[in-house]
Amino acid sequence: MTDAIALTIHARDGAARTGALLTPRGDIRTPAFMPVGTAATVKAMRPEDVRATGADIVLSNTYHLMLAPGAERIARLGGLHRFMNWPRPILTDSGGFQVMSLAKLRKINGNGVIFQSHIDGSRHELTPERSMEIQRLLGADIQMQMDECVKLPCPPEEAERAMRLSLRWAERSKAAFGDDQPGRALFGIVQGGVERTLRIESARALVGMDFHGYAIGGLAVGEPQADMLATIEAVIPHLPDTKPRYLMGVGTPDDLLQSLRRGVDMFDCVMPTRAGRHGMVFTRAGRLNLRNARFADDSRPVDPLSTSAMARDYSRAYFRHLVKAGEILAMMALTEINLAYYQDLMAGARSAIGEGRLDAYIEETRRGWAEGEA
Ligand code: PRF
Repeated sequence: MTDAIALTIHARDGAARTGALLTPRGDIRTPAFMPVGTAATVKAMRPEDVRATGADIVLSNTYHLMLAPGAERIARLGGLHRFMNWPRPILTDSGGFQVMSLAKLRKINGNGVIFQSHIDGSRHELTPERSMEIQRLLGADIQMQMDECVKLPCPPEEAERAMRLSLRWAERSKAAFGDDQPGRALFGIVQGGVERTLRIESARALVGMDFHGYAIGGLAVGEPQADMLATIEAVIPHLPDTKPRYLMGVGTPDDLLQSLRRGVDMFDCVMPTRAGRHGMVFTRAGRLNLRNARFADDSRPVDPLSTSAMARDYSRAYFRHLVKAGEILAMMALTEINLAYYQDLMAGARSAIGEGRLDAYIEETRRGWAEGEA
C-alpha cells in the first residue's frame, strides 16, 4: 500500500526512535500516548482540554459507537471528528476485543462474532467487513483490522487458533478497507500469545500483506511484565523499521518506558483516565491513592513539576476531600492531571531519545517514583 500517513524518524537511541506520523489532520509526535475516548468522549474532559495536555490523537471504539449512537448516524452528522469536535487524528479500534470483554453471550465463528449489547441486550453481528465499514463511516484516520485476542495464560493451541483466525481476518479487513481512502491508514495486529514462534509467524504474514502500520495486540492480558517485554522484543525485529508500531491497551508508566525503549511508537490505555475517576493520581513521585487517610492533612501540591496547573495549584488534602465527597471536579481534575502526566512522560522520552540519553531518563524517572514511595 502507498503510505497514507508517513512516519518520519528524527532520532534513535538503541532500538527506540522518536519522530512524527504525518497525517492530513496533523502530526502525531512519537512515541505517542493516545487518550481513550470510547464513547466519542474522553470521559470528564473537553476536547480542548485533552489537546492542552499534549495529545495529538485520541482513540475511539467501533464496538461502543456501533451500539450508540450508531455509525450511520455519526456519518450523517458529518463524521466522528465533527461530532465530538476533535479536529485532529482519531484511531478507532476494530471492535472484536471490546465485544469479548464487554458484550453478553458472545460467540466467535469463522465469519465474525455474534453478541448481545451490554446496554440493552440487542443482538448484533460484527465481521471484518462490517468493522471496516463502521470505521470508514466514522471517518477514522487510523483504522484497525478485526482480530481475536486471547486472555493469558492460555494453551499454545488456543493462541495459535486465534492467531490464524486473526490472519484470515487481516486479509478480509485489508480487502474491505480497499484503496480509495486517501490520507487514511489501516494497521494489522500481531497476535500469538506469549509463544515466540507464533508471534514471529504472525508478524511475517502481516508484513507480507503490507499494512500502513503494525500493532502488537494480545498483551497486558494477564501475563507478567517480563513476558510482555520478551514478546515485544521477539516481534519488533520482524516489523518494518519505517512503519509505525503500536502496542495496544498498554499500560502503566513503566510499561510505556520499557516498551518504547524496545522500539514501540504508539500506546493507548484507559489507565490514566479510569484511575483518575477513582481517585488515583500519577505523579513524578509515583502513584498516589487520594482515598488514603494519609492525604487528609497533606497541604503539598499533587505534583509541583506537572505541566497541569491543577496539579500545582491545589493541595492533596483538597483533592482527597473532593474524591471522598464524590465531587465531579475530582474526576475532571484527576483525569486531566493523569493525562498531562502521561503526555509529559512521552515528551520527556522524545527529548531523551533525541539527546541519546533514554536510559538515563528512564533511570531518573524510576528513581522519582521510588523516592516518592519511600
Ligand atoms: N486487539 C485489539 N484491541 C486491543 C487489544 C487487542 O489485542 C488489546 C490487548 N492489550 C487492547 N486493545 N483489537
